[in-house]
Amino acid sequence: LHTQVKARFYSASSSEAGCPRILITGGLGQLGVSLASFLRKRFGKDNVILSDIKKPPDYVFCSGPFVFVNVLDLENLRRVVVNNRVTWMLHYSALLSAVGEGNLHLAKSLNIAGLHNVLDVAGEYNLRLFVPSTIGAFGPTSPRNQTPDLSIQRPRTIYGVSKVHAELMGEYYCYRFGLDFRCLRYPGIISASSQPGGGTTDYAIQIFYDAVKSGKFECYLGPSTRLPMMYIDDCIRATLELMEAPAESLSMRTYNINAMSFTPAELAQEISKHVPEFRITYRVDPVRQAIADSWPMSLDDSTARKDWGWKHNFDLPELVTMMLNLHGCDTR
Ligand code: AKB
Repeated sequence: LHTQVKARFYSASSSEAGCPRILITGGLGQLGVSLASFLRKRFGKDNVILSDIKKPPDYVFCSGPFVFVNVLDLENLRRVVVNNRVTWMLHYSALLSAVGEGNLHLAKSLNIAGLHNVLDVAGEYNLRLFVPSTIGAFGPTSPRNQTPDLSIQRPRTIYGVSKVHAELMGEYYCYRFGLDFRCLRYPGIISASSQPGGGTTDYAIQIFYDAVKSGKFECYLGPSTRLPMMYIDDCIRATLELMEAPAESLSMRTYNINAMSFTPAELAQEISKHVPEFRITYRVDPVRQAIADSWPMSLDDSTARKDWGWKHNFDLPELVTMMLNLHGCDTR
């Protein structure tokens, strides 16, 4: 059976030599539209296909190819991959940490059964597959400072459990069948172009909307809750750099990436330098606080830096200046 399956995986055709044809699943979440726009600049508009089960807003529809993909429908996924000559798949369909705890059934189905379909299709058609993982793949028994790539992973959310499963399944398909699986553990990603999507780190996005709109923000995490965070431009560049890295340079398939770590109080203080009247108050949500308290405060990403040259550009001051500018706040 092993040999048969392996032969089937290797015999599939690939147009890897030319420009990749890229499919992004879950493309209307927090990252997909910005990721597509970045990849389109690199590979051409028509080579990057966004997909989702939601109806896109007009500006997304007009900016490049968009198709309906439900990752729970294996035949639909196969059809889209074949009809569009897809060679890379970036799989972003998932329920995030906080919303996953509120909808266990959907989280299990989308984050686990959906991933199985994606792995099977990626294997059948010899795709290069990227699946984002997260700081949420660690748990309360993992080291919380400078968490290494290889460490105890006992997360306490369905989101975290499903991401550990994705890391292990992707690596299993890679080592057993030769699937070109690549994975990054993202910190909390901060962006201005889309609304937060049900995560625990969402406060660090919402705070900018509220600071500019009303000069105040009520935070659902306590003032000293330290978490690893990253500006979206760094996250997207890291993803492309990993996808383009020669396979020989990859000593592993799931890498930590790190940029900055801060608490709500530190973020508020940095915002106050630009918006002096800004005030933060705290009303702790026990569910999200427990999740945050079980996550690392920083990741050790030295292997990514060594293997494929990862380097972040944005620290806290640059992040805050950029976010306030994008929200129309003149910070000069
Ligand atoms: C979440 O908070 O659930 C996500 C993540 C850190 O993976 N932003």
